[in-house]
Amino acid sequence: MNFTEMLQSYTGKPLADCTNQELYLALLEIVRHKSADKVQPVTGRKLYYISAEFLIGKLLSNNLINLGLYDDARAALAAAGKSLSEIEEVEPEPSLGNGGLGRLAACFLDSLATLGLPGDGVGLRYHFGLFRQSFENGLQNEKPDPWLTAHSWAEKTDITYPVQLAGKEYTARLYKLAVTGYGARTNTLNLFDLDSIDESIVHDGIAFDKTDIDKNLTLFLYPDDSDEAGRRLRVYQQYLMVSAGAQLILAECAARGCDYHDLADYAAIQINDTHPSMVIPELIRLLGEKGIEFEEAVEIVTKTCAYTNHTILAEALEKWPRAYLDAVVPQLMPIIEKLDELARTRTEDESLAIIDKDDRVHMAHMDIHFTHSTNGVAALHTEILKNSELHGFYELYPEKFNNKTNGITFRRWLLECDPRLTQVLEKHIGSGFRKDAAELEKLLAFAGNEVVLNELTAVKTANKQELADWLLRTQNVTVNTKAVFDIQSKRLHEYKRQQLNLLYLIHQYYEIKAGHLPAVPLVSIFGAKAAPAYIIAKDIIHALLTFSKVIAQDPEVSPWLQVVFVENYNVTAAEKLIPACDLSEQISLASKEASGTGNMKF
Ligand code: 26Q
Repeated sequence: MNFTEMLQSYTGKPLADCTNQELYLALLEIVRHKSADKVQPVTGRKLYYISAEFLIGKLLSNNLINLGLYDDARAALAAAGKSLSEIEEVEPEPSLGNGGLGRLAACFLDSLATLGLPGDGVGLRYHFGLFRQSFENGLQNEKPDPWLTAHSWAEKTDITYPVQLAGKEYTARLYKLAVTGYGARTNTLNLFDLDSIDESIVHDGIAFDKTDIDKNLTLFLYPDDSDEAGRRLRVYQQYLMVSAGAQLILAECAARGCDYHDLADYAAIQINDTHPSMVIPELIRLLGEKGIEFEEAVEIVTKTCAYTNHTILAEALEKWPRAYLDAVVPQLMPIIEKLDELARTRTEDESLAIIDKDDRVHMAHMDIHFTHSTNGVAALHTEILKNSELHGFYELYPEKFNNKTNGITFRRWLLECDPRLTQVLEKHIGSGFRKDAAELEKLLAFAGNEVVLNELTAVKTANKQELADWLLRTQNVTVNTKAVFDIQSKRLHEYKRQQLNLLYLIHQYYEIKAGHLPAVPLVSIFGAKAAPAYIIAKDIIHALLTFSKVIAQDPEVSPWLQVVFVENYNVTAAEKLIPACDLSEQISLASKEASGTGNMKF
């Protein structure tokens, strides 16, 4: 069967007569079928990457590329007068993450499957992803971001686990989303949810009734902020994820013949920042129910679990008031207390305790004491952890500290989003870089080669035109494609210093006013969401939008300087911006950006 016939077997009618929606659903089914063929049995140790966020982005093109079907699909559709890129627009983007940490989790899943390694994700099936941003009167506005449709990539299973929250039992249901690797294997992203969630309780933008856990538990992904009301609900969410996740992991290992004493030979659990840290006491509790004594359970869990730190910002390290945990997870508190006592036998340093003198539980401290590995996400970040932020822990456990420099998947961030560049690269260095980024070093042989440099310039020019077309179509903004495209896109944070970029642009404005014209016009493009409760971040957006308007209305300045703020920055927008960028802004306050990954994509 050729691809056209295959598509028709799902649509039941000629492709030319189908809507883009019908074609999208047919493609989704084909991808499902083909990826299921690549599920492989697990031997040895399997990784469970447990994370509150998986910022996977749209999946259709990604999966078609990874399954080697992209060119066939595009050709079959084109022959029927249909456009794959228009069909892609039908797909809602699953925005199940805030930024770098969530996107890193998604890139790792792609990489694991591509390398043929057994590694699954464990997380939550939020009904609404990160809020949808719009600008009204120069201010950010937040709306819910529904992404679940009748036909979603995440498939409902009949696997459920009981979870106790504040003394009441809830039933967590497992949904499975196939993660296709490039040519190799299919892994699984396991997402938990409750059947009782009620999307109709959302009103007034992203406000909702916070009392009814049955109805609201997995409604929203929480934006990275310090909003008190949202914090308590996060504990509920986190425990649902780790309890159901731990039960899934134990069940899968048991099914493979594991004796729980040997859990670490079957499972490696990677804790993505402190959000899933309660998996440590939860596993100890569950092993206790299986008859394993506390001391041995601690040993098993320490061998099984590892912790990744993503920040040195003190305000971002989770510390839960004991009263929250007493109320929400009373079954864990006795275990956390015993872990605190055990940690205190290893050190007298009060600053390394799990429960501090103000009765707050330090999640990162529990992670470092009771996992075998603590990693930073870039060489410099790890050095800062060892030498300053976590120095006391480093002295106690030097062997636990290690670095894992972040990375990005080239399947999405090169092959998919920049086909023109991919083609030029392939022409000169072959296709090995599709799977092995190190092969890009072959490009060194062309340094200074005029022909290749001209080809790369032509790619950039075409990509800038494509971005300009997209900005016109989606935001009604016209940009000068002859200008330098200077882009800063990332979450809005003071430490990332979008405000510094603004000060630079104001300086440029006065220079132009004074008759000191730049050599080339500049288009400065921003993409950023501010957490709804982060007032200063929202003020910075307001300042940028207002400044943008001032320039646009000034005929002296506007031919030379333009500021564009892209609405609702997400993975899809990033895929348009990055290939068109001339100058990427990476200006975070020195030492505060743990790694950055947008920098690598640019
Ligand atoms: C915490 C409490 C309440 C609500 C939300 C949160 C929360 C949510 C998300 C706190 C932090 C995050 C995300 C952090 C993050 O994305 N960190 C980035 O991780 C990247 C991957 O390692 C690094 O490259 C970036 O440097 C780091 O900023």
